[in-house]
Amino acid sequence: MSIPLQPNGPRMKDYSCANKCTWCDGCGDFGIWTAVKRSLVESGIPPHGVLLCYDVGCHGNASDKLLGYRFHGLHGRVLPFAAGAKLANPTLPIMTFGGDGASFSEGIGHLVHAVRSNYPIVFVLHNNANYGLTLGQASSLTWQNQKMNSSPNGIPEHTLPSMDFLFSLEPTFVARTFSGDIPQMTEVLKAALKHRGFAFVDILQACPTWNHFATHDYFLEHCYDANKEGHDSSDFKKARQIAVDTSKRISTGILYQREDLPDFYERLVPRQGRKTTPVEEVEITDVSEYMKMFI
Ligand SMILES: Cc1ncc(C[n+]2csc(CCOP(=O)(O)OP(=O)(O)O)c2C)c(N)n1
Repeated sequence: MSIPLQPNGPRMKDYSCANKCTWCDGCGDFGIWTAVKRSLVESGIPPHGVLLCYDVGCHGNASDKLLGYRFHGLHGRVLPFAAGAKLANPTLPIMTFGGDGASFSEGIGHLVHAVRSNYPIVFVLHNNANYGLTLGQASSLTWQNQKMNSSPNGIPEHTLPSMDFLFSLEPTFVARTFSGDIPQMTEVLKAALKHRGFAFVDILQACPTWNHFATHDYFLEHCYDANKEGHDSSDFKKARQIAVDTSKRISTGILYQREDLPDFYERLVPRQGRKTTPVEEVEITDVSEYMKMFI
């Protein structure tokens, strides 16, 4: 697919940096890292025009493998940081990235409140169904009975039904794609960047070192593009059904979207009608009187 370059717009090389990627051969992080850059370039967003917030994990090690304003936070805590940054500067597009361990185990509470708050940010789930960086322990999205490091007899708990759970939170954007399909990831991420509200993008990610059940070949065999099969992404009930039922095939593409609801910051009464951002207001506010309270 050709990239519709804008005459003076950003190019892929603008996002390049000298640091070498250190992921395992065949890791899905390579594809996601490429699609993220492509989606930004094709959206006309230069590196100085975006904030990229990374959680801790294998995927988080992308944070110094591309340019852009970047943040690399604590495990499971990327969303509160991003929400605060968006409040400070609502004009800045923000993409956040988290592993399934960070997002559906360690920091699941933050995901719940990000969805119900409808923060206008993109959230990319690097879903390799395990804790990759700490050598393949089970996460809540590991398949039940799978043998993993630290659970050699297979995990006893049932797998958290992540899509059903997510739909129960009344999201405004849900998409799914997989790390071997760079063109589809790019299109989905571009749509997510334009979305009014919280855009949840579940990327099923190959992890050849630790995940031997949901492999690249498995995704190739099972994934289909629901949008190409005529799925109506405004149909909540149908979207939830095809998102949850992965027994025979795995639906991908934009599964659900609505844009008639205001995002979190549009609902904040003190911000309504303001022409300036909090970042600009801090610059022009003399706080020296307040500071005297601490002297
Ligand atoms: C608060 C906290 N808990 C635990 C850890 C240890 N830790 C670092 S990375 C990681 C696993 C990451 O797994 P996941 O979030 O799924 O991302 P992946 O490595 O698979 O991309 C863990 C448990 C940590 N750094 N901080």
